[in-house]
Order: sequence, then C-alpha cells, then structure tokens
Amino acid sequence: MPSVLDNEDLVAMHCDMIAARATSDRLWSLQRQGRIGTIAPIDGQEATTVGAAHALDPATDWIIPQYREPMALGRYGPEIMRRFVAWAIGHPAGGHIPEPHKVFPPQISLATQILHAVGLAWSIKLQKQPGVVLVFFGDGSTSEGDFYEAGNLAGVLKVPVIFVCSNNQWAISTPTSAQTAATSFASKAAAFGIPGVSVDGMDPVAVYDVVDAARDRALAGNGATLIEAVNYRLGAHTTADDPSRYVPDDELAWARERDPLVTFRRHIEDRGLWTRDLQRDAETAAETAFDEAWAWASNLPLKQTELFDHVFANLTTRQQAERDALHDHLGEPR
Ligand SMILES: Cc1ncc(C[n+]2csc(CCOP(=O)(O)OP(=O)(O)O)c2C)c(N)n1
Ligand SMILES: [Mg+2]
Repeated sequence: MPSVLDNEDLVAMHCDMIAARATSDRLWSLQRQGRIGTIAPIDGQEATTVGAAHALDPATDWIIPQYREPMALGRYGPEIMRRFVAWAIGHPAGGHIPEPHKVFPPQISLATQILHAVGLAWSIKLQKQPGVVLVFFGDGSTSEGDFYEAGNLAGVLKVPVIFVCSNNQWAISTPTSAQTAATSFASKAAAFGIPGVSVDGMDPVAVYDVVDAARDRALAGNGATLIEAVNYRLGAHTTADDPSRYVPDDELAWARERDPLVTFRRHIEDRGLWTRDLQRDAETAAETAFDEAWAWASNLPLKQTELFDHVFANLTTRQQAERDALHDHLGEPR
C-alpha cells in the first residue's frame, strides 16, 4: 500500500516520537523524585500512537486513549500534554480536555474506554457529524468483557470507530502467550464481522497506512476496523514495576534493535531528511515543551471537587452526596 505521507509528515512524526520519549523520561524522573504519582512510560509504543494520530484530522476525529498515549499526541496540540501532566500531578482537571480538542482523558480502568468509543461513534453516526473515533487499548484489554461487547455492537451498528490494540507483548507481567490462544489479536475481528489487520507497530508509516485505510472505510459508512499494532514495551509497565524480574534479557535486546526512535531516525537520515543538528534541536524543543507543560500544570490551582465535574450532565443523588461530603471534609462551601 503506497503511503501518501510527504517528507514534512515524516519529519513531523519523528518529532512527535521524540517529544513522547522525552515526556516519558521526564515523568519517570519526576515520579522518582516523589513529585508525581505512578506513571506508565510509553517507550516502544511511540510509533503506534504517533502513526495513528497522524492519519486523523484533529478538527473532526476523536481519540480515546488508554494511559500511555496522551504523551504522544503532539499532533492534537500542546493542550493535551499540559492536561496530561496536570493529571499526573493529581489534578482532577487534567482529566478534562476542553473543546475544541477531541481527546478523551487517560483511562486506567481497562477496556471501559472501548465502550465509550462505540457510544461516541454511534452518536456521530446518528447526528450525521463528520469524523471518526479512534480508541487505543492494550493486549490485556482484549480479555475484558467490555472489549467483546464494544466490538460486537460496533459490528452490528456499523459505526465509524477504529479499534487500535497496542500489542506490546505484556499486560504487566502476563505475556501474550498467557493472554490468548488465538493466532493474533486482529483475528478477533472475525467474531464482530469487521476487518482485522495486524501491522508493525514499531513503524509509524505502516501504522499510518492502516489507520488511514480504516478511516476511509469508516467515513464511507462501512463501519469499524480492528487494528493490532505489534510493538514491544521497552520499559517497565509503570513506575511501580520491575520488569527485570520477568522480561527475558534476549527478548528485550531483540526488541531494542527495533526501537522506533532509532529505526525511524535512520530511515529519515537515509532519505536525506534528518541530521544530527536537527535531532538535537528536536530534543531541545521536546524538553522545552515539557518544561512549559510542567510550569502550566504546577501553577494550576488544585480543586479536588472537580472530580465530580464532567462525568455526567446531572449527578446522581449518591454522587451529589459524595461531592457535598468532600466539600465539607475540605472545609469549603458547597
Ligand atoms: C478493569 C481492570 N482490571 C485490572 C486492572 C489492573 N491493570 C492495570 S494495567 C494492567 C495490564 C494492562 O495490560 P495491557 O492491556 O496489555 O496494556 P499495557 O499496559 O500493556 O499497555 C492491569 C491488569 C485495571 N487497571 N483495570
Ligand atoms: Mg500490553
């Protein structure tokens, strides 16, 4: 499949991957300094996220991330990183990304966001709005009932949704061999009556191409696609994990050879699009962007009762009672 990406796109994708890795490293070190809570690094999954995001139109297409992807969504603007850093600090407001940004908050509760994606895509279809919904989830999420419910409904309703299973080979310490007996995660699409495709998730252009095709299909009214992006988790599951206890050394060494930041850099250097100076400039720009996001998020006033905002249009009676109790506990007026 010929890619429609031009040289500028390739460079932009590489810059977004550099920014994602820099963000991952900075958040890791902030956690180690005790300045933020648990964080899940993205190392190894940059090409999957960046390639997919570049196939979308930020003006019309929604992204529903899991917990790693927000740091690789530079294409959707600096607001996404600012809010993600705020979320990492512990601001409830970090979970709310204001319009016109079409990005959902990070999701920790596995697979629940896949249902949200199908619901959103259904509403887009009913309201005859332009655009598609792309949802990220991991290999581990495919063992959740929500994945099957969402996939089934998407198939029946023919909604404009793109499922991207970021298969990083691990669900914490559970390897894919213990996750499924299926030949691939993409093969699960057969049960939903939708196309399923496996792609090299360490290659942003390959991911771009399959997401682009899935988007065309969705926009033409032909419904959902399941994409399995095969990559490798190069780091720990989270800052609370020690992968050296279970990831085989030789397997990790093999995966590191395929690190998208190394291989894609080589690719654009070979095409005469990239130099050592440009690499240094991009790394500096990524650090500056993180500094700005950190400064913004650190100065955000903490409003814990925001926890209850932006969940439902009208809170349930029980939620109202819980919010009132939190106000009272904090000594704030209701
Ligand atoms: C419903 C639910 N069950 C269990 C967990 C605990 N948990 C957090 S991350 C994780 C593994 C997820 O693996 P995968 O889906 O492959 O995503 P990855 O972290 O590898 O990107 C588990 C079991 C959770 N967050 N939510
Ligand atoms: Mg996984």
